[in-house]
Amino acid sequence: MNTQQRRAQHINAILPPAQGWQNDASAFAPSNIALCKYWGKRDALLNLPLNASLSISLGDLGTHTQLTAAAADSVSLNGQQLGSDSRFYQKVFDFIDYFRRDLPVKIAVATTNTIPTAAGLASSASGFAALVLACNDFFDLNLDHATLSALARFGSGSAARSLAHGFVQWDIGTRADGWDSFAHVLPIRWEALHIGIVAIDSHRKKINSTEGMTRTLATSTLFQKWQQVAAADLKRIRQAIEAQDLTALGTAAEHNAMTMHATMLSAWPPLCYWQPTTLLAMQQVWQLREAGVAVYFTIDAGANLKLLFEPAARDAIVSTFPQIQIITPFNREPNHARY
Ligand code: 2P0
Repeated sequence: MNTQQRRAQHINAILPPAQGWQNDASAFAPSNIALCKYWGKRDALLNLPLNASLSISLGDLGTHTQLTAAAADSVSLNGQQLGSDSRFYQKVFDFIDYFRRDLPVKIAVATTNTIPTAAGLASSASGFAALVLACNDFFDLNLDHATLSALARFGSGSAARSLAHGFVQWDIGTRADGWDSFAHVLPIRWEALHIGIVAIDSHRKKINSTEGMTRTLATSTLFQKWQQVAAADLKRIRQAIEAQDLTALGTAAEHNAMTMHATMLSAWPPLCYWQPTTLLAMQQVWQLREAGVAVYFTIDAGANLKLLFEPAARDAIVSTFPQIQIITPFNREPNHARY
């Protein structure tokens, strides 16, 4: 049995078969940025994490997905039809088939990202989160949030955190079958928190996260420390969010990101997602801090920086990074994602 068949078998064991389908269903899910990173799997087949992670969703930046009953299966991504041999097409239908099984329906999938695809801005997270929400409606399944989050994980781990706006925590879970490893929203709004995206490189990364995690786990001696550091950072980040303390949040989040990258850099062959301009941007953030501007960064498995700050720092940050895209995650009503 291949991976897809084994995953399908695992999902079939808890998910009753769909009884029918709608003509169409659509959903939006926001992208998310981890403040405490998910890095390392304890079970590759079930896509279960070694550590708990915590993210902030990016409001209107994310993925819109529409499923329509059609004469044949098809996938369009940002308006372009994909060949059935493309990796994205296959991943989408592997996922849809967890729900469709033997039902005699063909589906046209139209998916649009409002963020650059695969630039380390987690479009796979919002992509699979939007897809699981759309499948839930299309097949009339009425699944609860925890189950949808746990299912989204099979598309991409970080998708488990993209079903909601605001701060979201994805727990490790203790069960071997992983069904208690899902994400929940923290009931906290932090209106003044701003996220700035400093786009360095929008090209597809050469080593995807799954491959990067596998290599790091297998070869980095520093990785032994990672779980312990991540658990301590998560605690500090939770406390900082509850206190709405930017210094505490920024310090813990930047530390967490740099520690994750230290494990990547010490893998073999070394894994460096940074470009020279990434390091330059980090130095600019540190210089701003030395000058008294409260700004911190986090960085995922990509070259782009995401800044954390509050309104008082906005002007100084915009003059240092004129190309920055600013998101205020709490300064809008969640009008798309329904959980
Ligand atoms: C995160 N990343 O917490 C971390 C930080 C990248 C660095 O989650 O293998 O694409 O599909 O579960 O979700 C990106 O990893 O990996 C990710 P898979 P995913 O946001």
